[in-house]
Amino acid sequence: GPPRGILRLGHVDVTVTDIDLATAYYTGVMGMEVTARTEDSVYLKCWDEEDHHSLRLRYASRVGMDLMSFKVHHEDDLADLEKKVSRFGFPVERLSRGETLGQGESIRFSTPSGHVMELVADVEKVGTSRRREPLAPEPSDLGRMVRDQIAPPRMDHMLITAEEVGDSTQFFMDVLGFRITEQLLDGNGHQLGTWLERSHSPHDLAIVHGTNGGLHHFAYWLDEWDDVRDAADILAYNGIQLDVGPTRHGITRGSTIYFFDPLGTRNEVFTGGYRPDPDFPTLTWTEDNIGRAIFYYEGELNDRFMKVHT
Ligand code: M3P
Ligand code: FE
Repeated sequence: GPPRGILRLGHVDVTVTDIDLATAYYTGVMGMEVTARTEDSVYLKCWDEEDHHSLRLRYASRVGMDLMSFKVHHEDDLADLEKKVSRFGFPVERLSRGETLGQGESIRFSTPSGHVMELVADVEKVGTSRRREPLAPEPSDLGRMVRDQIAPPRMDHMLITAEEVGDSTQFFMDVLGFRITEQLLDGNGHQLGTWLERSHSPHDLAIVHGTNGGLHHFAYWLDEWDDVRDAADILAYNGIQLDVGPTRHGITRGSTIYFFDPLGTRNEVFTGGYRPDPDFPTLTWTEDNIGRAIFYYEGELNDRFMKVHT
């Protein structure tokens, strides 16, 4: 039959303590487009995304994460996954069309990792700012924009923290159908980190050990390593605090930079990796190799990267 279940990461909803400053950064440095504003929120998307938004900034007195929203293939998947989550023992809330901006009916529930997860099938298409006619593409249609902003084409993945990575991973796999591409095990064989996918990429969602309900980062896709270099130049020029990189991950093989938005939420730009099919055998890393696993060039982790999340 047609593909079913979770399709990809839809949007990340975070809180910010200064909505104007956050919006200035996510538009002026990151190069996202504002698609809607409400009394307390700004909705943004990347230039090559079709859906209503991939990031919601909501004003609050604390920086944190409201929810993660994943898009499912079909309306029937909502009923299907609602049943599975309920059977697992977690209550599911149904939101009707119009309750959330830019999307139709959705379901929401808490995960064992302490995060609010939303699933939605019907999201308003607002279209990309790229021409869609099948003509000879102009240079800007090929994705290489003039760079005074990072302007990633799309959002890629997110990384959350959980006290029990093993239990959380099992929920995402058994109940929601995620496939595991890579895992990092401690000396006793317990999962310290797991990388999960639905979109045939190295990860749509990853989980590392930490506080329940925490956000380590969300990551934007870039098309190639040259774009990562450009991103570093733009971040440095704008005085944005880098966390790590540019470097490469051992896990996922992706090239990366981590940095913080002006309110303290960690962002990542990411490119490369591989294309795992559903039959991809899980790659297992062990804690004695954790440096190379996370930062392949440096071979070691930094303290801030391990400790800071929102
Ligand atoms: C990634 C990635 C941690 C590992 C992070 C890895 C926080 O962000 O994209 O593979 O240990
Ligand atoms: Fe990442």
